[in-house]
Amino acid sequence: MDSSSNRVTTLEQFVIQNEQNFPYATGQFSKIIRDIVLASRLINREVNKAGLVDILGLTGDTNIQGEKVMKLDIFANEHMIDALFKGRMVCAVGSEENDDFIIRPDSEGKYIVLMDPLDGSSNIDVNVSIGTIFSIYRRNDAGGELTKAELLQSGAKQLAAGYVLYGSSTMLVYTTGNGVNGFTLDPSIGEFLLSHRDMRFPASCDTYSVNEGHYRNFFEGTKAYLRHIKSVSEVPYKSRYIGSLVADFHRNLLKGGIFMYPGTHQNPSGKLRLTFEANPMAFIAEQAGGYASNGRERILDIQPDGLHERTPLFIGNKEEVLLLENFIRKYGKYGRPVPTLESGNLS
Ligand code: P6P
Repeated sequence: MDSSSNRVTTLEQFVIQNEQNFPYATGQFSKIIRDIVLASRLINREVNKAGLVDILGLTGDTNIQGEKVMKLDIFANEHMIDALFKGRMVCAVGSEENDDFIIRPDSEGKYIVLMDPLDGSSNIDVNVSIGTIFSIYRRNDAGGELTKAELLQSGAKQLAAGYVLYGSSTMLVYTTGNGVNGFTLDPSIGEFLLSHRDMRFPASCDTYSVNEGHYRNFFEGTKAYLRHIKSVSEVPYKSRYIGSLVADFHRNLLKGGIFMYPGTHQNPSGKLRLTFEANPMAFIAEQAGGYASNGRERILDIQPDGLHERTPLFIGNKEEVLLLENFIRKYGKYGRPVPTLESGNLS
């Protein structure tokens, strides 16, 4: 073995080396990750050639969110579901693309996967990075018919969470509750290689990510925070917003930052889904030293009522998210008029 090979760790090797960190029978998590990796490599192939074949354009269908479904959404959804059930570790899948859970009653699998198979798909035909997001839960060992309580667990019950980012390179980032590690796909050998060990948010946060086109509809607390970081804060902030959650989150994880998808007067729960987007990203964020909130409480503590439930999401450097919570607590949803520099009472 040449010395350089000592420096290369594949995702499969890493998972096996660390499978003692995953509760329950060894090897089960490595099988689920194997299934997700298979699907993500197929998705990656199609994403990379999306501009070259007639896979762009709308199918004419819409999903439960009322969003136009791009053909790649369907491709990603079908291959993730197929790989997970063929792997026989999974008994149920909840997908942003499906109205309800897909359940295999005859499966002996003990795991439930919730996923957004291709988040940010509206960016496909403008060549912006998109991603697959997944959460892994475990059902009760008693077996029998799956209950709502088993299917809709709080994010704190996740055994693992991760995302695949189809960007300038393809990366898989995941946690099993023992830190966050990132792997970059080497297309020449078709393997994800350990490239970002023990990922942590940087100590400082100088970037905020929010769609300011919705500013006029934000609640006062959110507006007050944005005014603070843009006019009072001694440290000038950068604004970076891609419009693709996985890409925005990944940049903030590497460089420091807060991502915000606030509630508005029209949509108090915002746009993002608690189960498919907020929970997995919140688990990763906390494992990387960050924090995720709906503005008032920890995302991972929220008990989902429905598979497609939406939530406001504020996620990133812990101190920054807590500062945001302070503004929301102080000004609330319909709090006092937003203070201004002129009024001198900005705090
Ligand atoms: P807006 C993509 O459609 C998505 O679900 C997330 O990936 C992204 O953060 C958000 O919506 C962007 O929404 O309203 O800013 O276009």
